[in-house]
Amino acid sequence: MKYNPQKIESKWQKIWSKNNFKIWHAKNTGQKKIYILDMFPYPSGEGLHVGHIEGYTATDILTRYYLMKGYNVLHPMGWDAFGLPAENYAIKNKIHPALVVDKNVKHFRQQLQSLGFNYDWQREINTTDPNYYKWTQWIFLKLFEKGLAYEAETPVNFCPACRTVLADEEVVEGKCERCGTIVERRKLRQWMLKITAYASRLLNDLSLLTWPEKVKLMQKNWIGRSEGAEIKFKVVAKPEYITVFTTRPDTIFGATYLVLAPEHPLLEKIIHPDYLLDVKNYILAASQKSDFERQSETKEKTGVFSGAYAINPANQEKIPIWISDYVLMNYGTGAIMAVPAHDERDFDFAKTFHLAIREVISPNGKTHSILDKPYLGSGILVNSGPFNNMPSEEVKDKILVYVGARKTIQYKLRDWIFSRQRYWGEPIPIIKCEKCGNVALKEKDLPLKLPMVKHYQPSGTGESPLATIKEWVNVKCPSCGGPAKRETNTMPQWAGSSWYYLAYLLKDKLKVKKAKKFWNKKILNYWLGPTKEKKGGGVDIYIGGVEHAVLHLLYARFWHKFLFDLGVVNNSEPFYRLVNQGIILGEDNEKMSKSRGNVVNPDNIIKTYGADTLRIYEMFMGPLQDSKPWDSKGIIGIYRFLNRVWQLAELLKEEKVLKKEKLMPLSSLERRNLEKNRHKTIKKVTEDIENLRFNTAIAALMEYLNQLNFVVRRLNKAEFKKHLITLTLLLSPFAPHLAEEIFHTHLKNKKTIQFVPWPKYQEAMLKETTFTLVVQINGKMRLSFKAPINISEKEAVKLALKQPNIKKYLVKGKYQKIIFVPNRLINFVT
Ligand code: ANZ
Ligand code: ZN
Repeated sequence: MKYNPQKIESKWQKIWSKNNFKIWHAKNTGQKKIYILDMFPYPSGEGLHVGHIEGYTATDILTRYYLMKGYNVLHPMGWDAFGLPAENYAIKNKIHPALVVDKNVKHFRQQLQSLGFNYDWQREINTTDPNYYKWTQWIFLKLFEKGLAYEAETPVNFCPACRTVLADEEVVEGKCERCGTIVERRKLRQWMLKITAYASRLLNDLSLLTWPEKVKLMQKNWIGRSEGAEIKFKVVAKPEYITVFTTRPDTIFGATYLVLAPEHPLLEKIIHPDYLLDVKNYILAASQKSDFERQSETKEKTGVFSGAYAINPANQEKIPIWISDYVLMNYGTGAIMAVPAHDERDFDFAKTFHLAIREVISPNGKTHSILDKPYLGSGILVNSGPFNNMPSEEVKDKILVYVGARKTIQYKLRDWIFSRQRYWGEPIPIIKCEKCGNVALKEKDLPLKLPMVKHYQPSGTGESPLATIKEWVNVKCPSCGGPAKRETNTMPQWAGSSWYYLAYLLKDKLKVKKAKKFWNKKILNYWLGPTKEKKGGGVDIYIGGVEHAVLHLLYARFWHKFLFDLGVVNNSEPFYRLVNQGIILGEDNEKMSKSRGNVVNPDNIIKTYGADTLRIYEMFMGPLQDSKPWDSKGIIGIYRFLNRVWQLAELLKEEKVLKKEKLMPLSSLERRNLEKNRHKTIKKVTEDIENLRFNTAIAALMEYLNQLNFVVRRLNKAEFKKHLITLTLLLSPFAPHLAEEIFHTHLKNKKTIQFVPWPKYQEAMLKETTFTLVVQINGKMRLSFKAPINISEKEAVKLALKQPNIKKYLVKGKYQKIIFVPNRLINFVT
């Protein structure tokens, strides 16, 4: 019989699907547990991508492996279904986004099942389900109650194409992360989440995580902790002081001017009337630029003089106060002391506006009359009054005392802009009352459902489409009963995904009314609780793309810590171990995209070669973490490999043929060798799976198959079966359908292979059994052959004399003396 993956795969998928895939339902108790999590997909119209399948196959292999190791494994799946694409599709095709999502989810689910992925479908969740987003809204209300959700009118990033506000994390190099349009600055009323309150914990707890260093570094830089000081400069002839933030107090004697951000609140109090018009024009121009534009290193520096002066507290010098947009209002104090001799941007600015440049740090203690570029390093102080000749690293604290300043810590991290002016998101459960202000919805009134609307089109004025539904918007104030309006902004796409890994654990509780009944601490602690090695606890292994490094992965950590503070969860970190899968490129080595026409459709491959081939192919392409190009020829290679496994199993039916041929049975040495290889393969595959080196595990299985094929017709039935069972068990996490079929049909087992204990190996069996014995005649190497290890001198001589070629060198086998080096060589002296 031929290998027929289509038949085998649909047969086993049907068997596994019984009782809603009961075979894979995880219990919430048990000795050994492991929580294996995938980044849940956004169910787009295009269906599953080969990139999804890469990560999902990896977690499926792990799940199957740990099930065979006797673990209680949780491997859930769900849908991250709010967000712009569904909404844009709905606008274009005039279909409600909920219907679009429904259709796409069905397609995705069917595709995942056609790959044999072993999800616990009983726990499936969907972020757009009102029973789900009720709790997303509840978390928001808790943040509001604790003062961590607040409204502010701030300059925000606005994407004119998506017609919505974006979070800082969604702006990449000044462009919308989603559509690539250049982001505009607008001043709009927004809901903000105070993620900055968690800055130090988000930074410090990175040390509890087993994550790729690259991702940790990205988070570290994004949080951007800076140790420095705040120094006050007195404004000349005014009562005001300007406070600057600096990381380099050692350079203060070189501060030849101050710079304020154009939005600095003190400006109006200090500007000299003669300069007012220039300053006003400058402020207007600056308000239209994004932070990215303002900080760009290559752009020529712009600025205006305020007409005012301040006193440098270190040397009592009168220095001018300038205004420039390279100083940002939302970092530090919005004001800097400029040290052009030692800072790049200050240097450019001083050159442009002909401001004084004074060297105060010298690499060798000598002074230079002209600087053609700023010196950024540390060194010896010069031109610095009482601090001259001191090393810059040592004077920082002394100077702070001298000028009466205090040390502070700054973070680059900004609060999370949380509202979106779009339809397809969780409504923010707030009512706006003229008398009472922002009033929270009562818990019993959750979920606040998204109303049906006719038009999903965003208005572009900064209001969400919900604002047009009068019946929904106009309500009574829950607090005073007076007329009030609902908040019409919705939550960003990142809200639902900030806690979904908890929702899987609580799936059957999503419908209850009261939060207290919803959170089940025992279950949460069972799956996520801290342990000795995992001090922050969390999901045991989380696999997904790298693109979420400072978005989802930071937001989820923030919410988790908040829920920890609320006492909902017992552990401080959501994801203990993170693995980023590499990007799968098209055959042309370019990123897969519709416009390039290099997108691979997984359905076609499954139809032609089967799911097992696709799964193994994607794991064999290279290390999981590497990006790698698609190769159609590689698919065929894998298909042939699985065919050979099948043909090997088929031989088991040919017993009579085996006997008839009467081939020589294996020698004891050959048998010992084959058995050693069996143990070696078990060890290799076991260790490789645990370390996520799936490609080399597959290579080891291919090698073992080749060895078996070589000798199979000389094996007796019991031996053959033993090896075939090992091969099938080891292959089963990778090619589960084929393995089940062989286990069932050829090896005649009634039960599923999925819970058969994982094969064990013995260290003692791994030792080499043979070595290459070198034969010398009078010290010259003449030939060599394989001999059993630890062979005695007597036996070695016997075997050597039996070698066919020996006659050429030893006449009639005569010699005078023998030199024998155990496990290396034998030398005949004639
Ligand atoms: C004087 C100085 C001298 C500085 C020198 C640097 C080098 P990080 O490390 O990023 O925290 N700065 C402070 N607030 C700023 C703002 N709102 N916008 C733009 N720049 C600002 O950088 C801190 C340094 O960035 C501060 O130290 C300040 O310039 C500048 F040789 O003060 B420094
Ligand atoms: Zn009210």
